[in-house]
Amino acid sequence: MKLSIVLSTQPAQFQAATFKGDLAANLARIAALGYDGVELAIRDPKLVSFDELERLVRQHNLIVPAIGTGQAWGEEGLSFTDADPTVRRAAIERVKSHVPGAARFNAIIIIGLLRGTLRVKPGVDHAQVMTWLVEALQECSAAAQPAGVRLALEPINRYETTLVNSAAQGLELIERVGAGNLGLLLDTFHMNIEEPSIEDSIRQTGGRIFHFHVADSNRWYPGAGHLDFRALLQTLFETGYAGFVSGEFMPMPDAATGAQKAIEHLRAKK
Ligand code: LER
Ligand code: MN
Repeated sequence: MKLSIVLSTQPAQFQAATFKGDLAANLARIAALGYDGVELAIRDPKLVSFDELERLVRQHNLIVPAIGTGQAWGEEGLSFTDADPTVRRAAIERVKSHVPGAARFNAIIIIGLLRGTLRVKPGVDHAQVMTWLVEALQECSAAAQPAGVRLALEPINRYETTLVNSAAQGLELIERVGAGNLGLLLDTFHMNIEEPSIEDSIRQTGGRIFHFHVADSNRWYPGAGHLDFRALLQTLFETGYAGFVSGEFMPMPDAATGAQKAIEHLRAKK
């Protein structure tokens, strides 16, 4: 099993970005704990020196399996489904601007809350919103395709968005988009809220799962809650999944302790 953990390259409000702050120190800590990779949360590629980032990541022999984009929503309010067309255009251009960095690391671009929430801007028709979402995903997938970059759409629980909560809704959406380089990111924290059976949903979306987030039921490190990681990881690998299992959980009791407990728990399961 290849394990990574989420690290934000700049300050962020998002609670489950496990590591934030000093980039070099955090990369050293993550590598020393035994992680194979680091998932980078990047609000805007313009704010990042990719030469420096690549130097640090390689220095610690880490892989970057995926790049998270959600802070552009969390910190700037960009979304694929905003009622304002200039905001929608800015969200699409922001995702496209991730393509060179993602290509450099051979990383997947994550589309989480950047799709929008609908709840924030009421008065917009749901069918219209889904059309905007499909068109945005088509444009971003097409822009990423020549660089060999893949995108992953993440179903997110109902308390964070009204758009695409379950794995089945995620599958339906990516099939509607119809791009081979667009798949799903499943997250055990959201699945515990939305899926009748986490294992059944993994089986039903198997083959289209590009990336996988782990947190326990309380969004602490795996092992801190009631999820059965042995069963769900076994099911995930039975689908032929060969990507990373990426820790995205709250830095509780602190980031380093959570990361250490997670790796101990997950390595013992597989
Ligand atoms: C991001 O990967 C995620 O899981 C969401 O909860 C973002 O709010
Ligand atoms: Mn997630």
